[in-house]
Amino acid sequence: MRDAATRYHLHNDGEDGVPRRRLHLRWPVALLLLGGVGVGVGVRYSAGQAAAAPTQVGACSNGFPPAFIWGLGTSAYQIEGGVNLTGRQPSIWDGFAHTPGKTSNGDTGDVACDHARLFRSDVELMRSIGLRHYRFSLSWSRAMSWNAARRRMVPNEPGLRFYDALLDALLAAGITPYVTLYHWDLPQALHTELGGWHTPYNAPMHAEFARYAALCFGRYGGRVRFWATFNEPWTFAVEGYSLGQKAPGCVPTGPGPCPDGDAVYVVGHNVLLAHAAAAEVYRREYQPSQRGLLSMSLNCEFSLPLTPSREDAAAAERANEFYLGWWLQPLLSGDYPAVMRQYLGARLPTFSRAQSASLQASIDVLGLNHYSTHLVRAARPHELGDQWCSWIADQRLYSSYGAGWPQAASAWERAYPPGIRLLLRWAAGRSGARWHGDVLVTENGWGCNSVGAAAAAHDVQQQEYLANYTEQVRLALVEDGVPVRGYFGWSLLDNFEWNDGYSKRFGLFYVDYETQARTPKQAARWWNRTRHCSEKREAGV
Ligand code: GBH
Repeated sequence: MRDAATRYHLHNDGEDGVPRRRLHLRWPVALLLLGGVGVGVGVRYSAGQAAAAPTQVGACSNGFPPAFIWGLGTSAYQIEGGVNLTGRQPSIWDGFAHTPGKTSNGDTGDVACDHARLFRSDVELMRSIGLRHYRFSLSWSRAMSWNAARRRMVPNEPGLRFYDALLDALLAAGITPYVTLYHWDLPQALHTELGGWHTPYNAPMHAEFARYAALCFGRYGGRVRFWATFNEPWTFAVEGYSLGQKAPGCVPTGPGPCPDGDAVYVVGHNVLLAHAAAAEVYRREYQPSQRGLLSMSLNCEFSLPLTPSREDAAAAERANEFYLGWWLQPLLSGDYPAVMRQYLGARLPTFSRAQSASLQASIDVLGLNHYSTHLVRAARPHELGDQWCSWIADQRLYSSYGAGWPQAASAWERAYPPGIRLLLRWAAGRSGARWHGDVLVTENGWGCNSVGAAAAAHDVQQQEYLANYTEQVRLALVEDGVPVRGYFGWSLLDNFEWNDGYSKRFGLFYVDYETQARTPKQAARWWNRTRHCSEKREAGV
């Protein structure tokens, strides 16, 4: 299995006719405002030039251009705790985590990293490793409250003030905020009272999301110039509404609001339309004066064919379309990938002409989250293929990992560093009406099992994963000409790893949940030592 992937990789790596893109540094002024990334932006270079003489692009000693954005990420429910502070109301994750048997060890995000209280010292922590870019999410159920009489969400001033304070602390520390509006924590009332993401064509939900987005753009847009609407719609659609592992925990065969295997596609459709509605508001009312960028963070475990056969190559391409194209293609062309329509027929919802148009213009930059790679083979005519949820069953293929790929704490995470380069190429090889390939890696990281702080401080595996993966990102940039603008490691802190509770640790800082002490791991020291730009000195210069 490993050989097949290596072959594929080598095949695509050579001078084999794979089209190389010109790397245009043509981001709007907004990017210059993203905190100190102006240096070197005047340089234009092509992939060819860069490949021939990478140091001519003004490389830092880590091999990246000075303008490259290095950041770390977190999300609200995973770190904030303070579930009853600032008038916060429950989200579907409160309900899910408090349901016995849903998370490992019965863990919940009630306290998490207590960041709602400790955010000022966490900003100091960021400073301690020289962090300049920080990605985090807002909790919708902290920023707004359900008003039962009006049957809608209304602003929650104390919650909004919390994010005011956080943003002010970040900016005072010279750290640029990258804000995600929705990292899976749907207000419970919107799920229960308004039909949530699972009700077909739920226009009231699209409108609620657009109002929430507008509230945030209006209040914070002077301080935030990078917005993502959703984080990983794939994960909450598939794992939340078909697999049942994540909130709201729907499984098609169980009780609840997911009567059949089509719920994932209904959820996806609503999420895309909610994103488009928010984008319209941003374009019309905020972007002209705020000059920020709009994005969505999509995750993809990239699929490579298990064998060189035509069927397996087609299966890998199909898997990538179902994983990433499901979201990316509508954002580019206003419609789902043809292969999804082919396999799903009328089970896949359709967009009106106006909806297509609003989707096509809805991102300026793509966020990509990536952790692992899959090897796939086509199911033969008499075979069913993987069946672990409807989304995978629909694809008629079998998915596996390369033998010998190092295994992280989570069963789904195996390291195959070239996968990120191939994914970046696959994604940036497409472009649409408005988006032309600019990418930020918004998540990548290595989860460890729970060990003591002392052992974590010397964990080399995490550092190796980050070093190997960032090197592949560098190759995508300088060798392949993919316009990848930045890389956000996951995560700043160990945190509430969803259904895995606190048992998996992705942080660069170890968190002792008894004392809330944070200890830098080996990877934090590596980050501080290597991810800042010190100019590369040529011999004799
Ligand atoms: C991201 O989720 C989240 O954004 C973040 O909150 C989380 O803490 C972090 O990553 C680490 O998990 O296609 O069968 O191999 C990633 C969640 C879980 C999504 C594993 C993809 C792979 C399923 N991922 N899943 S499969």
